[in-house]
Amino acid sequence: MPESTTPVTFPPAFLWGAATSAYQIEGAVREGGRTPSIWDTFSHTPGKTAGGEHGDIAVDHYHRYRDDVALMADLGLGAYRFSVSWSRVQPTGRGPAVQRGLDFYRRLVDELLSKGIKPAITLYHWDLPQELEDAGGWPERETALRFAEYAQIVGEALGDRVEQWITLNEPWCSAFLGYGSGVHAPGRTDPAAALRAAHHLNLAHGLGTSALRSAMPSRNSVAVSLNSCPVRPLTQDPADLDAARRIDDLANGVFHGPMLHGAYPATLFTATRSITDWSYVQDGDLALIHQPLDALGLNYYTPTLVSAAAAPTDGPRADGHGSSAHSPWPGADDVTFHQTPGERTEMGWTIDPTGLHDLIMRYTREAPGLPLYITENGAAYDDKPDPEGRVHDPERIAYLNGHLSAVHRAIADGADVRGYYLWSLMDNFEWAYGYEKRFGAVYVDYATQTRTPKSSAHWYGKAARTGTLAPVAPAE
Ligand code: PNW
Repeated sequence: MPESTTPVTFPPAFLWGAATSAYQIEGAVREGGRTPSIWDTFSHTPGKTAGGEHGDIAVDHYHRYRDDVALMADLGLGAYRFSVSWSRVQPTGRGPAVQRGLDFYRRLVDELLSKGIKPAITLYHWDLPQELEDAGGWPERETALRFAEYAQIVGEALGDRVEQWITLNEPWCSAFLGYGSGVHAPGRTDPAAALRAAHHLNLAHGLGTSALRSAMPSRNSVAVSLNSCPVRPLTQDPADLDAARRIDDLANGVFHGPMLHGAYPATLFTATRSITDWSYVQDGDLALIHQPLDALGLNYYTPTLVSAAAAPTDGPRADGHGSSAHSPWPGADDVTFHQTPGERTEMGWTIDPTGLHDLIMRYTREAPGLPLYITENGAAYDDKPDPEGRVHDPERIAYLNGHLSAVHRAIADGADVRGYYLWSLMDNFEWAYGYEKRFGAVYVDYATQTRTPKSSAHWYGKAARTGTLAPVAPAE
């Protein structure tokens, strides 16, 4: 990993933030009229999450949001990206809003603004109201229409004070991990349903963007957060190049094609023809999806490395997507995923800051003139307090330094990156992995809910306050 020895300074307006999501931190799942989402159901289904863990209490942010905002202010963060729980606001996924649900977010936003922290709202971070899943979920067109209504409600309630809006977080995970490999809620394993879900998530983004624009002042910014990943071929062999292009279609093009260019990649239709006929893509849908955006959010953790060859049939998947026997890559059973060489985090994800630079430069070409934000980047490590109760995480500092340096290089190379949100503000419920994987800059003792900033939080806070990366000692 490149070690920086001279200070690296960012543009003065660069936003230094941290990110979370509702189900991962809030808890209070039965308070204020909230009803179950697909993640409540999934995490309470035996065998779906590590140790049967769930978000019933999580890090109790619903009750501790004031302290959490004070912590962000102490660290010196300039921005905070959080998500709204749909079933807190619209318990059945339809109909009038529950004001008590919206009130929680009104209080949170007011608290942030009072400390000078810019809120950024993600409308959908994977927690579909269970009633909508019972009616068919994302494979059904109706879900996209319901999302537009929900977007309108939240936009009207908070659009006067929140300028930065994100429709969906990582629709790839919702579609392909939720309905394809089944490692995420709702846990379905049907490749055709996964592709239908992808289209209806795209439609939800388009309809939701229009709804937000009609509900809010025009100065506000609307974006989407994609977990676009650089897909690299193992060799320059034409078969490997073709495998990489097919995975790129399934990982990236399936979303950025319609959203940024108004069309699905033609090669995606060809490659998935035996699974789905795409007849649910109705006339006019692509125009609805292809809304002008104010910014694009990129979530980045690790690159993907592939070759064309029969995949091994047992053992954990080398694509880092868990151990499901079902693939999250419809129509690509003949592609093999390889571990990118190099050091890895606790997730088993290879640390590769060059991938972030590549990704930013790709979207700089793909969407010229569109401001970019890194809406998530970070690492899980096995953090433990020392006898004095301090948490030292030099590996995370090295990870953040390496990736922020890559962002800085991309800006120097002409990319318009406006901000960075560290994943995550604090340790939390890491989906199917439960609480074992700690992504936080702030350590949470789950038994007492005590928050302790790790050394990375202090390092990052200093970067946020000074706009400069302090030199980092090599991690031992
Ligand atoms: C993202 N994958 O999840 C999410 O937006 C966060 O909620 C999550 O905590 C964070 O990254 C860390 O995992 C992902 O398998 C989950 O490719 C899985 C994958 C990617 C992102």
